[in-house]
Amino acid sequence: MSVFAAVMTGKGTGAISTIEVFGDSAEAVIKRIFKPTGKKTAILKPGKILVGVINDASQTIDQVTIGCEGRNNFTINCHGNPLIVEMIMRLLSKEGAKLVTTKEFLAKTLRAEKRSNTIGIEAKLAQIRAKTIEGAKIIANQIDGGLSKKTTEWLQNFDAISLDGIKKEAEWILEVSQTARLIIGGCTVVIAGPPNSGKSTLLNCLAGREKAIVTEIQGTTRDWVSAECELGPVAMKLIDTAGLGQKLTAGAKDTIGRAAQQKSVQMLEGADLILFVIDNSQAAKQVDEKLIGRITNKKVLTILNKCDLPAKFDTRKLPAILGDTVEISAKFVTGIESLLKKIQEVLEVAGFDSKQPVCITKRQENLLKQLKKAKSKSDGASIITELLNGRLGV
Ligand SMILES: Nc1nc2c(ncn2[C@@H]2O[C@H](COP(=O)(O)OP(=O)(O)OP(=O)(O)O)[C@@H](O)[C@H]2O)c(=O)[nH]1
Ligand SMILES: [Mg+2]
Repeated sequence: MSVFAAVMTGKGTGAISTIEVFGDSAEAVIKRIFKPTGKKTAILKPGKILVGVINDASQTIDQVTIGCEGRNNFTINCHGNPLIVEMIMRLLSKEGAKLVTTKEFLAKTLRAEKRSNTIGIEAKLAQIRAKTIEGAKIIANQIDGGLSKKTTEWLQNFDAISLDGIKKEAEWILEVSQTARLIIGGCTVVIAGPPNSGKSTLLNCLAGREKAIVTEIQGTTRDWVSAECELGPVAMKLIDTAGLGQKLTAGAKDTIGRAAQQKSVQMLEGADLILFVIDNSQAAKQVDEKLIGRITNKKVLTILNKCDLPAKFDTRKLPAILGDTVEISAKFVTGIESLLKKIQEVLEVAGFDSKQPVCITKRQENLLKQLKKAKSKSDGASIITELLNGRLGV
């Protein structure tokens, strides 16, 4: 005899909170604490919604609705005051329910009802993480389609497909999952470049508001400034950094300036995309050689800013890694459409097929990496079985 209860709605105050109760004695627990309006006892038939009150002995805690989701599964929809939620959870615990997290609860109910394989359960648990609608679609498509369907197909047709074929597909899935990760979780775009090139002006322009201070004085930005914006299917966290001097950190004369530049270099490490802003109206070199070593393996787009002024910068001097350029004037908001298009191209997020198989958890990623290196077909089969039905790990 076991009963589990979990709060399914987010923390904090809301209009309504939902608590789910599941287990073979869930009905008995609900009957003990719930009194339906106008009736002596509750008849909890699957599919029914009942109105009434939750009582702790003679004390009423809240007026609620009870949703009868299944024979052993009920939802208590109470008012969204965290204190009410806490009182109901305490009462459930007193009545013998084990209080668990949302993740544990979903894992238990979905497993018990055999409604999903492990990939499907992981997708259901991950749905809350999506930053954009496109991201939510990618995750939802993995429940019955996507990776769930692909692994089922591999197992069903195992004798007919070669191990090499499966390995190639696993490699492809891992590759497209990088893009899926950006669409689901959002991406960090770091705006970097020499002082006074217009980085903060660009941040403000992309954010649509005056987030960062802009002046004609070099070294205006010290602490990094961030702003969120959505671009097509992807949510971007834009980070404006302090200007990088000719000799990177060693070149900064003052202590604060040096610390600010060190922070800028650190920020580059966490970037999914670097927008390297150059002042196109200046002939100076503007790119520190030391920087190049730090941004290999990174996606970089070079922005030639201040294109409203006569061009003096020689783009032939740009190192290959900074070669892909876009001309804009952040101050006069020209070239921004092309820049946004180019960002989507570089991130490879435009036109992403949300139905394709992708991995959305570390467990799935590790198993696909193992599959890519599988030495025999039997190894491959056990990895795929683990992927589809192994222990949960989000
Ligand atoms: N003409 C012109 N001026 C610009 C443009 N973008 C920025 N500026 C000017 O250039 C100066 C520096 O702009 P910021 O945005 O503060 O430059 P920054 O790269 O953030 O500078 P630091 O924080 O000091 O590294 C300001 O006077 C801006 O008005 C542009 O597209 N055209
Ligand atoms: Mg600035």
